Amino acid sequence: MNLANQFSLDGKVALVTGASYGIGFAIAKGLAAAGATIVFNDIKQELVDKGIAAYEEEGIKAHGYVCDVTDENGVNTMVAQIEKEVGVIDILVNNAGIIKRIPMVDMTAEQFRQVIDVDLNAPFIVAKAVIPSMIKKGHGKIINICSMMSELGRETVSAYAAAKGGLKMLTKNIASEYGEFNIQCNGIGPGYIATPQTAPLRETQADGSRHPFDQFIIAKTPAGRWGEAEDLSGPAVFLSSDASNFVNGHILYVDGGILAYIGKQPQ
Ligand code: NAP
Ligand code: GCO
Repeated sequence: MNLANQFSLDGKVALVTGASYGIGFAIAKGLAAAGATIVFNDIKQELVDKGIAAYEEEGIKAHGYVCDVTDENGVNTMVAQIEKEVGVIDILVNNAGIIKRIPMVDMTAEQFRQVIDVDLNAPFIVAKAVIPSMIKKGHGKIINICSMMSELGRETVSAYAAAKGGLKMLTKNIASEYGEFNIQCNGIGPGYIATPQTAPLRETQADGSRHPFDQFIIAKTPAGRWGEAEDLSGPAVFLSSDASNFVNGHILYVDGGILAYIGKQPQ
């Protein structure tokens, strides 16, 4: 197979969870550009409809399903519908996720559980639903969207960091348990990306200055900028393609260098 063909996703079906917008939408656009058929889900029909329209604007005929990824029965029903209506899922991107920024001692156990449910339990549920057909088909790619918080902590994100740290190890365990079936499971660890999820960290202050956290991230990132969701498309194509058939259990950090850098000293 020549090198260019190794990156082709022609004939492949890709499910990207929570991909009406944000990082999931950008990853799905990249997979579509490489030839994949795109399937996505969201919790509400109105968001699925908006997502389908947004994909159409990009020239992509995406298949959308209403599904809460924390609902195991709902996920199993959705996967069965996809297999019947679109085809067996070759590529799963566990993207759907939430964050609650609350000091740990002020966070309720229920709030903690809600984050763990979406960011860790759901990737388990969806991966468990798609692996049997991947085994039958003889190949599969699973990409879990991890985080800087798979490696680092910070104030107010205890539940999110616990979930994303667990997701890193779930990724390594799926790789270990199903590698023999030609299933590769890897993670993408985005740095700080400009999406609705991080919008509160980038709000312009009343005096017109940049948010302190915005300035902090710029100082901590060698690239000197926030990431764009499109920065994740190429890495996702790589981990979804034959070009990564011997890459397994790896977390690919797409962070502009944050994890490598002590940070710019204050001027
Ligand atoms: P986002 O803009 O908040 O989008 C999250 C998506 O997940 C939305 O479409 C949301 O749908 C969906 N979702 C949430 N809970 C769901 C559920 N129970 N069932 C189905 N869909 C659900 O977030 P993002 O910035 O694109 O982040 C996407 C992923 O990247 C997340 O896993 C996040 O943790 C991770 N990440 C983000 C960054 C960053 O800097 N932005 C960095 C590292 C990792 P609704 O709108 O209906 O809730
Ligand atoms: C935060 C941010 C981060 C990013 C991302 C970094 O509050 O610190 O939301 O958690 O979302 O996970 O990789």
